[in-house]
Amino acid sequence: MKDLKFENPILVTRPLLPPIEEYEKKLKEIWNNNWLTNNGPLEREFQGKLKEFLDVENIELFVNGHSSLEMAIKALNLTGEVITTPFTFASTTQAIINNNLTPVFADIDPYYYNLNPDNIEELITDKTSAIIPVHVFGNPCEVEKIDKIAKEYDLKVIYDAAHAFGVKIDDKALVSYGDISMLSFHATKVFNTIEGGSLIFKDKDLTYKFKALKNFGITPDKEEVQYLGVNAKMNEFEAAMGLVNLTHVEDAINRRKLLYETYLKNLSGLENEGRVKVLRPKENVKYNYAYFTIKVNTFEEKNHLFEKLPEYNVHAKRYFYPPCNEFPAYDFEKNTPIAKDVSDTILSLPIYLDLTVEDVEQICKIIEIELK
Ligand code: T4K
Repeated sequence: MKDLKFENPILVTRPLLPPIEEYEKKLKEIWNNNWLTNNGPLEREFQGKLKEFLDVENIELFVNGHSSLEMAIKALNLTGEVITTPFTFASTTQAIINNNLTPVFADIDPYYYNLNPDNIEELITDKTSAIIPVHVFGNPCEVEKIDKIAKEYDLKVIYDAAHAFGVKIDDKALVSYGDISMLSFHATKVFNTIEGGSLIFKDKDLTYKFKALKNFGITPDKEEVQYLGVNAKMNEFEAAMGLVNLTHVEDAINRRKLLYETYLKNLSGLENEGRVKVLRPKENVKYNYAYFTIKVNTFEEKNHLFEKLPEYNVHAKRYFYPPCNEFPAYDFEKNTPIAKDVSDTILSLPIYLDLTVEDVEQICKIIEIELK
């Protein structure tokens, strides 16, 4: 064990940070502009560049992913119940509840851990107004099936695409599916603006509403308070980080791919023995390698690894444990057995730009020893 212990902590992720000189150059622009927030020039520049990069029609920027998800729900005037997944970060469920809506949890599929479209229809009632699925770990939901159900029952679809920056299906941006998709640009994401988020949406008219909602409900032209809004504007420091990081994110994704493949190769023995399960991207998908997860066979094995890894200075995270319908803060039905099983047995392992191939090989050796 001594030989395999890392000298410095290996965390589950580290932010994508550009060369400091590049960010400093942008900071000088902020000083020259004397403009820090409220629809500043860098925010506008970033919005244009991002739109091009993602190849989408309509996009608005926000201070963080969670606020943008709340604004997406608010803008569509949803009522009653929303069908969603329990296997996600607390944000998804809380965005629904904070909009005075009731989340109704549909169980997930056991392969990609996304909301299973086959479980949606039985949960639709006359109170249902929307479906809010999550592209968990950046793997696309079954968007065509979800779209079909939504059309048939006249429901809105908002994708929590917090993990899905740059992901494409058959060369089409994943975030262009649904009525609205939310991307998070938090420090821990594949692409970050320190904190930050955005909404990508089909109906161009929503632009006006989003601009108002993120600025206390004040409309951008008449300066009247027409909506109940919040303060969720992206500031110039975030936009500056976005502009610089956009020029590095492709390289960062390629690096993640290399690390992912190293994990895959070095865990193949355990995989063949049925001791761990590793997610593989779907064939028609350009993936972003946002997370590297392993699913083990039992809760005890997961806990053993989670507790033992820090002894080697490796810090995994339990994304996502427990499922959101088991949070002590709420009293929801706990009738999603697949989500419970996945949540009990999955761990996110370190994957980030500065991790070396040798580091990953070492982590895999540790896992092999600890699972024997
Ligand atoms: N929907 C979904 C499905 C999401 O996963 C999230 C966020 C959202 C919505 C909401 O989006 P945002 O409003 O956040 O934009 C982290 C992130 O804070 C959160 O953004 C993310 N999902 C979630 C999955 O992970 P924690 O509590 O695990 O973060 P923390 O502080 O433990 O950081 C993770 C690791 O990264 C640690 O080992 C430390 C390291 N780290 C972290 C930061 C912030 C660094 O090395 N440097 C850093 O600057 O939630």
